[in-house]
Amino acid sequence: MTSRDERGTKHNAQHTTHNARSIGRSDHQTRWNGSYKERLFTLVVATMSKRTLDAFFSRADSPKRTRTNATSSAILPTAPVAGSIQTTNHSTYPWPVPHLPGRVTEELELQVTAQGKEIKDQPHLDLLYFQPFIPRSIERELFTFLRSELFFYRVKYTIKRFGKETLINTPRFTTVFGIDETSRFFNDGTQIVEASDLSKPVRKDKYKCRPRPIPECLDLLRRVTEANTNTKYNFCLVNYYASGSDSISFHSDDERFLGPDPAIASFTLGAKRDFLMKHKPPKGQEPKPETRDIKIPLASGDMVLMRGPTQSNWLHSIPKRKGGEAEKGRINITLRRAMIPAGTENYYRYNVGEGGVYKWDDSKREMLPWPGSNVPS
Ligand SMILES: O=C(O)CCC(=O)C(=O)O
Repeated sequence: MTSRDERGTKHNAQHTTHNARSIGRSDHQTRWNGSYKERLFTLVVATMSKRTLDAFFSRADSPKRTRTNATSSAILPTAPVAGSIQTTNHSTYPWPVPHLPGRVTEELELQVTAQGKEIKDQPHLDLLYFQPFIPRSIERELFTFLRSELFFYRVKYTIKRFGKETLINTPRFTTVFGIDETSRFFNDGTQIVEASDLSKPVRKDKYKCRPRPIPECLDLLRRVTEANTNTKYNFCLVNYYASGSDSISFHSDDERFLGPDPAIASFTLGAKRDFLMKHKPPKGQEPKPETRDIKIPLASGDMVLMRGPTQSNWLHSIPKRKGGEAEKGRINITLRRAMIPAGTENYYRYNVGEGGVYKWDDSKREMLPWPGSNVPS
């Protein structure tokens, strides 16, 4: 068992057999019931450029390599009111999350032909390294936008260590959006329905947590990444490292709820930080493969896709650092695909938790507890 924050929590999912049905993108189409579609279309036409509209309404199942054409799987954008900023909202959000500025949207949509470099020169390693994935022309704006607009948490939880209850303070800010493959958000995200039957709301006790749809500003990145990596993602986890004192310890994202050989796309925005990888120790009598530890200094805009046997064989971390860019903030976004409800429960428990909300304060230049926070998490 490996740990992420001096914990084994990412590995405590029940060993449930994966039997989730794989659902094509046609399920999204069913959300476009006539009246809502018409209303939204009229409003959107009034405010969006032709290019953005094409991207917004086109189908996801035959990606072109010229522009992202996936529709949102998470939630419909809030209908714009003339002159106002479009937002995504949901009853679980402490505040509405604005859509990306037009320039950032357009640059990201053009990014479906990003070229990654394969790194497969060691046993069980399969990385695709985009340097960068998010164009240099928008990475700063995207970083500043997400840091200001998203809500974050500083999750605390207890684990039993050597028979003693031990309090763990997650050494970074976190937030998460998404739902596993067995469910879908429906009706503007107001309902959660069974993926196998979109007319069937999930049972009240299916989730203990309250899943949150991916806001449009992150969902665009998810769609662009899906088109680029030929992989589906239903979760978006966000870490904010306020300084070099924030970190994530060696762990692997190898939980059973992700299915075998999961692909995880991991983005950096803001400060450059070292991303370390080392091979897991051999199990039992297994011989130790000849491997070298890896250090990748991830810069703003970079993306590492970890895939194939990587998670079952390698550990990764962002260690604490002093000097360099370490005192600046860094955002990490990971896109993943959880297959069963255990994944949803795990991600909300360890990335939202039960504590208060934090919001970036631009005048104080730090994350501060948000006083209006009364959202149950
Ligand atoms: O911040 C990073 O680059 C890594 C994040 C990570 O490993 C995780 O969230 O599991």
